[in-house]
Amino acid sequence: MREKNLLLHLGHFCKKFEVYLQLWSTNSDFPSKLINSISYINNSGGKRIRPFMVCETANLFDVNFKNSIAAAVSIEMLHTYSLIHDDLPSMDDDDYRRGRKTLHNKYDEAIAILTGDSLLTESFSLLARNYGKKNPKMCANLILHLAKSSGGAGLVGGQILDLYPKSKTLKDMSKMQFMKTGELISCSSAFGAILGNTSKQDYNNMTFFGDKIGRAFQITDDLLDLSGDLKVLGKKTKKDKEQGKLTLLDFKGVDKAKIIAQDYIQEAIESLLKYGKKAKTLIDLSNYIITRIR
Ligand code: GRG
Repeated sequence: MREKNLLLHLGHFCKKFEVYLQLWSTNSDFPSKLINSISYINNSGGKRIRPFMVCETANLFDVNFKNSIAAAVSIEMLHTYSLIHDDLPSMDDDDYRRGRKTLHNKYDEAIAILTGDSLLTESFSLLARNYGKKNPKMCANLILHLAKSSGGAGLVGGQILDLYPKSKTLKDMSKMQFMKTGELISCSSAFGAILGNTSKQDYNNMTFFGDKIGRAFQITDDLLDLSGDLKVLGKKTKKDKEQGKLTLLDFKGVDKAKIIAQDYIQEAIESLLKYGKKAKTLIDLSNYIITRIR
C-alpha cells in the first residue's frame, strides 16, 4: 500500500517535472535536430528518482517545488547525458534504453554525442541562471557539488574504472560502482540540504542518506541485470556476465547481496527519522529502491 501511494506521488511529480525538463533542456535557438533528439530522450520515461530526491529532500528543509525544480532538472539532464554516452558503441554499446531505441540507434552517433554534450553543458547553465542572482553562494555550492559528483572523481572517473578496472578486488569494484552510480544519487539529496541552507550536520546527514541509497540502488541494479524482466526494464539483461563485469553478487552471492542492500536502506531510513512526518515520502522511496522491478 505504501509503495502504491509512493508510485502515485512519484507519477504526479513526474507529470509536473517533465514540463520543466522539456522547457529548460531545449531552447528555440538550438538547431531543430538537437531539439528533436533531446525531446526524444526526454519523452522516453525515466523513473526520475534523482530529481524526486532533490525536491523531497529540499522539502524537508521547507524549500518548495518552485525553488527546487531547477536543481532537480539540472541533475536529471546530467544523468540523461551519462545514459546517452554510456549506451554508445565505444562504451556499453546498447541498442535499447527505457524500452526504446538508444539515441545513436535512433539517429546517429554524432547526434548522440552532441545531445549528451548539450545536456551536460546546459545542466550547469540552468543552475547559474536560476540561482546565481538570488543567492550566489548557494549557487556556487550547487555547481561545485554537481561538478565533483559528475567529474573525474565521480561519474566520469567511475566510468573509466568500469572500462579499465584497476583490479578485480571487492574494494576497487565497490569504489568504481559508487563513483559511477552513487555519487550523483548522493548529490541529489545533498542538493536538498544546499537549497535549504541547512546546518553542516543536516548537510552531512543528507549526504549520508544519499550515499546509502546510492549503494542499495546499485545492488538492485545488479540483481535486475541478473534476473530482471527485459520487457519491464526496457533494456538488455545479463550484460554484466556477458561482458565479464564483476559486481557484488560475484563476491557475496545473491542472498547476501540482498541483505546488504536491505541494511543500507535501514541506515538510510534511520538517518531520516529526526525529520518526523515530513520524511514519510523519502522513507517510502528508500524502501522502493530495493523492491523496484525497473
Ligand atoms: C558516460 C560519463 C559516463 C558515465 C556513464 C550512467 C552510467 C555512467 C552508466 C550506466 C550503467 C549503469 C546501468 C549504471 C547503474 C546505475 C544507473 C546509472 C542506472 C540507470 O539509472 P536509472 O535506473 O535510469 O535511474 P532511468 O532510466 O530510470 O533514468
